[in-house]
Amino acid sequence: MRLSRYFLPTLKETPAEAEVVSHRLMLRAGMIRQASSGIYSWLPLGLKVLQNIEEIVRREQLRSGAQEILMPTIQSADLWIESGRYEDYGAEMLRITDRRGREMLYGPTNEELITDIIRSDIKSYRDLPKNLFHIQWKFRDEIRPRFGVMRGREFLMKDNYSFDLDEAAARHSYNRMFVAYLRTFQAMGLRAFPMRADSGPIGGDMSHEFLVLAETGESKVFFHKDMDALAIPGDDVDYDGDLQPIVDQWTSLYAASDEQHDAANCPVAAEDLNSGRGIEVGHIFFFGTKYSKPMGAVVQGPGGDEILVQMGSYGIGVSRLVAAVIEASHDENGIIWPESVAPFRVGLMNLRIDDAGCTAAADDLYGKLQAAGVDVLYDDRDERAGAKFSRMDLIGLPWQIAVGPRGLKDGIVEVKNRATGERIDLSPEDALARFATAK
Ligand code: 5CA
Repeated sequence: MRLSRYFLPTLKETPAEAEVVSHRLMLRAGMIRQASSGIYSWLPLGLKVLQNIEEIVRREQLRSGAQEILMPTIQSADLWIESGRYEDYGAEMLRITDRRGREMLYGPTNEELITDIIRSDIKSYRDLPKNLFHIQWKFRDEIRPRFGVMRGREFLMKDNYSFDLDEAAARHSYNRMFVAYLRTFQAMGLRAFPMRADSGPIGGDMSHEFLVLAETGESKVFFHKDMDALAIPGDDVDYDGDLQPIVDQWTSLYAASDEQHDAANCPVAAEDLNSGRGIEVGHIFFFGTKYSKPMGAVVQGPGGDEILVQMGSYGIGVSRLVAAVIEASHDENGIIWPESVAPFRVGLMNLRIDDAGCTAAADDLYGKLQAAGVDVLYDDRDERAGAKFSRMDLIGLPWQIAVGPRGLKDGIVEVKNRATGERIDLSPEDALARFATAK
């Protein structure tokens, strides 16, 4: 993509309304613009990152055995009246009346709608287990939307729902998600810690939050220092096998957010306890028959008896993760994208547009990188080199290639690693080969 054609409205000034670094950088890097309080438009650079994160979430869900569906954003109030949550949800729910006077709502979550789907089409124990996910926009009329997409009113969530015949099977579904979540966040370059949590308005008796450490996190967290060293399950993890040992390894170590932590009764000695602030990027719940009971989601068991379906639900804040990655990975010059979520892998800069040789060399390298399938943003604008370098640092692409007349005289371009700041000189051919081959 040529920068001269790309819609990338970067800002030099720090927007006054942004309190946290991710919000400031997302505005400055031209990733998002506020549409109204807690509601954002995603511009090209931001959308690419959002889609990359979505794709990692999807890949790990599919790998764990979940199947993708898509439910609507607008739901009928009837189902929520049936489950008993229509009143409970209170002012956070955006209620809408259609032209026929029917009560509708913009979904803050989907337990009711999915239970309705399952109760209509799943009738026999043979049809279980099922685990269905979707990635869809939600709306919660948060009292205090803040920190940009971190706590929005409209936000993108991956939510899935498991349906099992009995509690043991439901626990296995829960464990699958527990493991899938560890892998999902790691694939984005994040270290997320699972903590026992309150289940809040979703309900249920077993729940874990996954928190990423960041100074600006909304909750204070405490965890055993050994958690840092625990291994994340690899690609060979067997989702049909016994996952309990993996889950036990994590849950046996103390970890709690401030809502749950009680310093006086903490089982961990002070010297073994780490603390910090955390951003909640995921939350998983097992709630048994909380929805299947009032909504009558039953299957016929092997003996012909009716059995209430055991359910769990599992959420990941997809749009929040864009901000969380930035909180975890930036410096004073801007964002530092991990390769797996970066909007482009390489930022190529032509430092002297008015120099015919330089422009020819940069154009040539751009064409060849593209032909080799490298996702590259090419700064071909007529601007001074300093401005180009700062913009590239701000938008945080993992690799920068600077093509300038001085280097070209010696047959070299400069390749910089955004994360380490390390610079190496390579011939244009070697630079091409480096990105065309190494993933
Ligand atoms: N139904 C359950 C799980 S599917 C549920 O809604 N869980 S939740 O309320 O914990 O939300 C899931 C995730 O969405 C949270 O962990 C958080 O990462 C994200 N999230 C929640 N509220 C917001 C918000 N206002 N802005 C951005 N992300 C949010």
